[in-house]
Amino acid sequence: MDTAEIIRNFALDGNAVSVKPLGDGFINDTFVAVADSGRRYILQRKNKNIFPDVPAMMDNIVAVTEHIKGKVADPMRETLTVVPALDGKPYWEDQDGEFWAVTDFIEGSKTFDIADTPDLARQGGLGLGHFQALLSDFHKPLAEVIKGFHNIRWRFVQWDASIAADKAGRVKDLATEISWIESRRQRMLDFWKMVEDGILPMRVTHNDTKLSNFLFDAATGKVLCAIDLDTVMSSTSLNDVGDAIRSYANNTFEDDPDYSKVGIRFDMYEAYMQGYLSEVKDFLSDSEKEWLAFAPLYITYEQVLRFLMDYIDGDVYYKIKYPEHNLVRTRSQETLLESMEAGYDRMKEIVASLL
Ligand code: GN1
Ligand code: MG
Repeated sequence: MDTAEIIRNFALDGNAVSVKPLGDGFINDTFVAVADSGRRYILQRKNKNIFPDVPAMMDNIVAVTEHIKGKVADPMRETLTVVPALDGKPYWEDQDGEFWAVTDFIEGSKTFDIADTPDLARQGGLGLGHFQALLSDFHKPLAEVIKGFHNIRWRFVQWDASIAADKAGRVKDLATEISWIESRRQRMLDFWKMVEDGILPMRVTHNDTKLSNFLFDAATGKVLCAIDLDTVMSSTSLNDVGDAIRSYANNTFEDDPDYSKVGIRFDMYEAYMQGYLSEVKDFLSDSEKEWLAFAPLYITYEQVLRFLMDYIDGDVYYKIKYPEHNLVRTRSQETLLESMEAGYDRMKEIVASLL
């Protein structure tokens, strides 16, 4: 893979003079390219095992970013800019069938991995709320990039098959975890039924709303925009809030093996929701408002199910750092969900006080 060759297939401002790896993402391979004009770009090889239709995914990203650009003061900094290939397509396919895409590097920005102050959580909430507000009038169909991504009915189809197959022979040791999942199955299906029945509306969703997927202005500290738009799809916006809370408001990281540290922080929850609701409360439907406090429970449950299912399957989806990693993730997120269940009334009160 010669990235210096690959980048030549894109319509940059000038010619690339260097291409270097950036970060250590689990899904795509990411590089930063510098052109002789001084402009910088992000080059990515998109993971086609996870994203089976990269052209459709890139069409989603172009449609959504073009829509945002039409509505913001600084279109080059307030959303990503997809740089087309020389043939005009928003991606380039190499000889090995790998898909590559380029976006502008947004200068003067920074990211964070851990939210340790309510102020940062408030900025994160503003960022997601603003993203949803800008897209609240976007009604073109979007491709379903990953089938049934946050659809618990589909996840149960996969779950039932995993348990039946018991590929790694681990089911016999997981009676407690499995019954933990089963005891909540109906409650989660009831929630999803409201999406299926249109009681909860479909909107443009980001689907990976953790802190590190938002850019902040390096000078002012204010949130700039959502990045990593690969999983942009149509779903319920509640999942995006829920997934953000799962990461912003957990007292520790998602796979902390010290379960005594795990739990929801209400100061972070309140700050995030304050920022978020200041952007969206005028257009959220009554049903969305009613179920807002439940959103983190749903998505954390789904995450427990996905971690445990991967453990049952023999660790084939998530990268693991040690043999029991997926089981630790499962238990850590179970603990988080239990703290959310215990604090559900408090979250409802916080939401009510902010509406
Ligand atoms: C994966 O790798 P990352 O952090 O972008 C996963 C998310 C999970 C997350 C859990 C496409 O996201 O759904 O919430 O791991 N993304 C995909 O850490 O499966
Ligand atoms: Mg991601």
